[in-house]
Amino acid sequence: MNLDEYLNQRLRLIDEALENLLPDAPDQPGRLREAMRYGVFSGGKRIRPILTLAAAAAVGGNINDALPAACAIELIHAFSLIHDDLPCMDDDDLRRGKPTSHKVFGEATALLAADGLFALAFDTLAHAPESVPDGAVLEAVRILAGATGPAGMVGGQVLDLEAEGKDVTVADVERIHRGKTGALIEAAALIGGIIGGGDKAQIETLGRYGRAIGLAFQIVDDLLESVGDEEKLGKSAQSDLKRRKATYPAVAGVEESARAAERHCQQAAQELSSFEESAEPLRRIARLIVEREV
Ligand code: GRG
Repeated sequence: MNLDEYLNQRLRLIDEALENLLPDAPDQPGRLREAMRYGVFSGGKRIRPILTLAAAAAVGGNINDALPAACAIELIHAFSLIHDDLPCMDDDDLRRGKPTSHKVFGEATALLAADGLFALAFDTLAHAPESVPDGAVLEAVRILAGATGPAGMVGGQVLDLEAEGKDVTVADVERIHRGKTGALIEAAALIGGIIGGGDKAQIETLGRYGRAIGLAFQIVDDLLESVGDEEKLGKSAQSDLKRRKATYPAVAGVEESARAAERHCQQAAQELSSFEESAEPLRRIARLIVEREV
């Protein structure tokens, strides 16, 4: 399989579906709509929704059935990035090489645009195609809400902010990573498996795979932030260091961080050993996560 072609095809599919969810000229306040679109269409890699579609396909499901769920996950991601950049959080001016939402629209509109994306995410997830059993939709809603809430992203973000400037351990950093980043990545894989009609064992396997790549993803994110190329990243590098944020390289060093990311990636691949050819994209995505430069 050609990974670039695969990713581009999936990205186009997802972008088209997102475009339908956020049309340009609807009957809602123009500035809010513009800010919501800015949060979604500013060049994200779409790794989470691609994972959802890949997980659905791995269990033999129809990717079109999983498309609304994949979009819902990307909308939650976009929502979290707007919040993450706000002055009261990480106070960042640049994201994906562009000014952050609050820099363009002001804090109030950025905050409300994020809230709008959050509501749209659950609305979209609840509007699954009729071919998806109601029980699967309900389970997906539970998983996404759990991954977003206090036991997931919100909790992870609180721990992240509290850890700033403090001495932390690898275990502390992993706990933060699992919440703020890992939970949504794990949910992306789980929800794909559920909507795709996977059995209990397959879904549990996808959950373990998602947990492993979620950790690898944030370790690599920390590494890129500490040693990556600012221009490629589209954001200022090394601000974590300046703010004494709890990152993997800060507590374990750059080399051990790269080894840890590789270990998680290999564990993810092992988790998939019970799957055959249908899980090849998931295997390739795990590698991509450790080898990426942005
Ligand atoms: C209530 C969901 C919710 C959020 C509020 C702000 C917050 C709590 C949580 C922050 C979570 C966060 C932003 C974690 C960082 C995750 C991360 C590594 C983002 C970058 O992901 P990429 O590289 O981004 O996939 P692109 O730009 O490709 O979309």
